[in-house]
Amino acid sequence: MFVVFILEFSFMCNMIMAKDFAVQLNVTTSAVCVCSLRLCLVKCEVFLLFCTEHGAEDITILKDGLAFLSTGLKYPGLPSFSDEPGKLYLLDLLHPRPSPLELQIEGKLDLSSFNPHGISVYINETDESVYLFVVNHPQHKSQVEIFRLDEEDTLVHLKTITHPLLHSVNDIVAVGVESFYATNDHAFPSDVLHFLTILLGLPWCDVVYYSPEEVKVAASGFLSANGINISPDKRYIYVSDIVDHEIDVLERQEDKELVYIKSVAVGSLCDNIEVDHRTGDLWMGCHPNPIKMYMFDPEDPPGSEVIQIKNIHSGQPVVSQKYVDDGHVIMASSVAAPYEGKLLVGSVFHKALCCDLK
Ligand SMILES: [Ca+2]
Ligand SMILES: [Ca+2]
Ligand SMILES: [Ca+2]
Repeated sequence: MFVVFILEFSFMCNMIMAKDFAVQLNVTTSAVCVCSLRLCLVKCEVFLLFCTEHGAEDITILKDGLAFLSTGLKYPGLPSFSDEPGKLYLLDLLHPRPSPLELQIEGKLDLSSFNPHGISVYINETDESVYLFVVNHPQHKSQVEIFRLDEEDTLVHLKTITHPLLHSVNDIVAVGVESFYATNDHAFPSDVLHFLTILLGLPWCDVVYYSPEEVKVAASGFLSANGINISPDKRYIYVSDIVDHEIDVLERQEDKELVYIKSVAVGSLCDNIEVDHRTGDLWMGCHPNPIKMYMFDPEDPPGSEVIQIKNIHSGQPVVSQKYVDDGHVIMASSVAAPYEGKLLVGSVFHKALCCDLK
């Protein structure tokens, strides 16, 4: 009860701080896709029902149009509508009628407790091999799985990584075949202690650098570090400080530390970050009303929101809301991945959308 109370109270505080919150809620769904700004999405179709009815919390798309989807997350306090273990899917966006393919996993990974969360892809430039990094929470622990994509539909499990610093991992960005930066969304593994830090506004969450040679805290000072990604030139790391309603920009250093550059306010609780490899624009799936996520009521579902940041390194980044829904099309959007005029929107525990960008 205590945890629920703190959770509710802290999110209420955060919602009061979130600008535009009421405006977003007032937008109702009258068509398949609803836009609140002139630059909006069109032709959003609900698809992938069979594989993502239980959520596609994170999605990332390769330059050749192959999208990886992490589905079936079970996260403490959030709804989950399946007892099935999580699964990974592949979707070829260059196919005229893309349809998701379940990835087969080879190796010693225990698939019965597979609980995939944030994902990231690394391409080894010497041989073009594709490595998929997946945050996994078996028995609600945190670990990172590294896979290699071998054939069209097979992932070979190479390694499980655990470390005391990787205690509450939400998302990762791979920077080598065995190295990555990871966000901890809790300051402490304990929910009670973590929510106390949120309640007291203590920015004690961090980003951890991992390689076989070195593991260390690379950046700290986040209220709750969620999505993480990298700029196309690999120089900057972006972190969604979700409860603080901002995206933090950090610069990579030789010694793997991340130096804080600036924060960009987004007015919502943004979850995962995807970066358009051509333009460098950031796209986030966000939670406009988090209390509804935790106090789930199908009659009054949590909404969804997609936010884009253009020119993030300029003096005047442009933050715009690209899609909003009151939860009747898609609930609890957590990721928005752009690709050549298309946008995939995934959710913590609901469907995924494939949209055409106007
Ligand atoms: Ca990710
Ligand atoms: Ca912050
Ligand atoms: Ca996330």
